[in-house]
Order: sequence, then C-alpha cells, then structure tokens
Amino acid sequence: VRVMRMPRERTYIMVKPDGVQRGLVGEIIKRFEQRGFKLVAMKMKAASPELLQQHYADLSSKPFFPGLIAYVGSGPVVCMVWEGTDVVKTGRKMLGETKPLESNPGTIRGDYCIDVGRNIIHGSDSVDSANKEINLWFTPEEICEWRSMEEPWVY
Ligand code: RTP
Repeated sequence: VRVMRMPRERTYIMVKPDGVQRGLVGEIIKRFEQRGFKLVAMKMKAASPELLQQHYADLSSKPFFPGLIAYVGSGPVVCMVWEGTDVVKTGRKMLGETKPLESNPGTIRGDYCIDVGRNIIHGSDSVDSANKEINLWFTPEEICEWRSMEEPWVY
C-alpha cells in the first residue's frame, strides 16, 4: 500500500454567471472530477458587490474593475473547493489563460469562450490566494472532509 501524502492542497474554483447561464457547470465539474480531484465544498450564490470587491481587491485600480464587479454580480455563481496534489497550478492549467483567445483548445476557456470579460470561470492563482478565497467564500462548516474509495487508484 502506498502512503498518501497529506494534507493535500486546495483551490477555489468559481463558475461565473456566464458559465452558469450557458449550462457549463456540469462540464466544468466533470473535468475536475475526471482528473481525479476531490470536491470538498460547493454552493450556488448571488454574490454581493461588497463580497466581489473583496475577492477582486487586487484589481481595484484597474479600469475594468467596475465592469468586472457588475459582470460577476449579474447572476448566481457556483462556488467550489477542489482538493488534490498541486491542484492550484493544475487547476489554472485546466482553466487556460485569462484571455480565452490565448487559451489552448482542451482547456476550459480554450473550449468554451472568446472574451476576457466573459471568461466563464475563476481559479485561484496561488496557494496563498486559494486559502484567502476559500475563507472568503466558505465557512469552515461548509467544507466536507471525506474519503473517496477511488483515491487509492488516483494516488
Ligand atoms: P480569474 O481571477 O477570474 O481566474 O482570472 P485571472 O486570474 O486569470 O485574471 P486576473 O488578471 O486576476 O483578472 C480577473 C478577471 O478580470 C477580468 N478581466 N477583464 N477587460 C479586461 O481587460 C480584463 N482583464 C481581466 C477577467 O474576467 C479575469 O478573469
């Protein structure tokens, strides 16, 4: 029996309102599940401007900031925490580039979108921001510790 390295990394993944309205939630979940990552928290939420301003605080001086807050607040988002080895960096690879036209086919953005202002999904860009974002969007009680029967085949 191989020894599993714990604790595993977590990332915050969020389907933006365009992804929800275009019916891409299932496709996105499917990709993370099939890769072998483990879903440990999930909810749908209509995010307030205050929450979004905190989430995107680093971008507050950008000209596109008001438009970004309006876009991500325009409808419900699906918030998720995924767990697994190197899930932050690997999740970003699965998402593709911020600008969808620079994203390779096979990535989520490379397969499903065109415009940077409608890029359907968010993923944490570092372990540090993942931890901050998970704490911003979820309470500790909303995160589920569970053991997958398939895990010995993934690791
Ligand atoms: P995200 O946080 O959503 O995963 O995106 P990211 O790290 O790849 O990109 P970041 O530079 O942090 O930008 C966050 C989101 O802002 C929107 N954006 N619009 N109009 C524009 O030029 C522009 N640039 C960025 C995108 O929705 C981007 O995902």
